[in-house]
Amino acid sequence: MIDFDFASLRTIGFTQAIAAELPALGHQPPGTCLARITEVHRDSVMVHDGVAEHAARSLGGGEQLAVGDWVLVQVHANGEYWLSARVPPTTHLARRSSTGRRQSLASNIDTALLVMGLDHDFNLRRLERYIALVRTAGIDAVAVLTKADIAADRMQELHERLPPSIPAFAINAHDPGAVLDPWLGAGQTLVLLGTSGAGKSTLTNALTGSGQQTGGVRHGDSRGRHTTTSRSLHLCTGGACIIDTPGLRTWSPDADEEAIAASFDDIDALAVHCQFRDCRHGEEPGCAVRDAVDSDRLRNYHKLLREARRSSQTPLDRIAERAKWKVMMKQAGLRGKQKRE
Ligand SMILES: Nc1nc2c(ncn2[C@@H]2O[C@H](COP(=O)(O)OP(=O)(O)OP(=O)(O)O)[C@@H](O)[C@H]2O)c(=O)[nH]1
Ligand SMILES: [Mg+2]
Ligand SMILES: [Zn+2]
Repeated sequence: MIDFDFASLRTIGFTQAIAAELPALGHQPPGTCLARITEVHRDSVMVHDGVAEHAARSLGGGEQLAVGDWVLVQVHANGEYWLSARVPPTTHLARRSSTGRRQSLASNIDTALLVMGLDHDFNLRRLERYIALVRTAGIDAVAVLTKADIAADRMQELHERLPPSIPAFAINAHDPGAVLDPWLGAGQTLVLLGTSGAGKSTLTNALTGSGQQTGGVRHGDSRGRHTTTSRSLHLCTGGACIIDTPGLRTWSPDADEEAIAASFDDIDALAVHCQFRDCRHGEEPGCAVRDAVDSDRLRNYHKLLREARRSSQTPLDRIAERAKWKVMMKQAGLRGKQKRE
C-alpha cells in the first residue's frame, strides 16, 4: 500500500502517468510513501514528499537515480528515510561519456528549456544538437535566448535555420515576463540545459523565487566558471518544477540514427519527396532536402547521425567497418588507376 495525497504531490509534479506506474511495483509495506528526488549525492539523495524535503539513503542497487525520479520511501523507526524502489520514469535524459558510459541527467521531464546567451555563447549548431538529444528522449524543446537586454538580436538568424516547431524566445533571464507560462502549468517539469554562464540559474531564480547562486561575469568572458555544480529541483509558484543543471560541456547522442533523423522534423518531412527512398541528402539526384534546408544545418545533421552510429557500434563493429572501408578505398584506387591507364 502506498500512501499518497494527490494534491500535495501535485506541487512537486505528480501526474496520472506516474500514478499508473504504481500498481506494477507490487505490494508495499504500510507507511511506504511517494517522493521525488530533488538532489543526488554520492551516498544519499534529497527527496521531497510534497510537504518537506528530507535526506534519504539510496537504494544501493547500482541504479542510476536522477533528479526528477519518483521513488518509494520508508521512514524507519529512528527517523531515517530509506528508498525502497524507483518508479519507472516516463522520460529520461542521459548522456554518454567519451568512454561510452551512460550518465543520468534527469527524469520525468516534460520540457527542456535550452538556454543560450545571445552574446558569444550563441551557437546554432550546439542548439541543434541539444534539440536533437532532447527530442530523441521524447521531451519537448524550447529555445530560450538570454541576455536580450545586453546583446544584439539574432532571432532572425535562428528562425531562418530552425523549423517553426521549436518555440524560441529572446529574454532577459532576470526578468523573463510571461512568455514561458504555457510550459509552466501545474504538474509540468522542466529542465534547463546550456553551457556555463548562459543564465540557467538566473532564470531558475526568476521563475521560482529560489536563491540559486549565479555567476558574476568574468572579465571579457562569461564562460567556463561552472557556478552551479549539481542538478537540483525547484518549485514554481504556479505549480511547475524546474531542474537547474550545471553547464554542459559536451553531450554525445545516446540515441540511434533513426531517432536522431526523426528529431530533425523539417528534414524528415521533406525527405519523403526525395527521389530515392534511402536518400542521404548528399549528392543524390532528385533530393528534396538539400536545397530547402540551411546547408550548415544539414552538415550538423549528418555529423550527429555519424556520432549516433559510432556510439551504437561495439569496438568490433568499428574495426569491421574500418576494414570494409580500407577494402573499398583500395578497390576505388584500383579502379581509378585502371581508368587512367
Ligand atoms: N544582463 C543579463 N545578464 C544575464 C542574463 N542571464 C544571465 N546573466 C548573467 O550571466 C551570469 C551567469 O548566469 P548564471 O545564471 O549563473 O549562468 P548558469 O547558466 O547558471 O551557469 P552555470 O551554473 O555555471 O552553468 C550572471 O552574472 C547573470 O547575472 C540576462 O538575460 N541578462
Ligand atoms: Mg548555474
Ligand atoms: Zn534527399
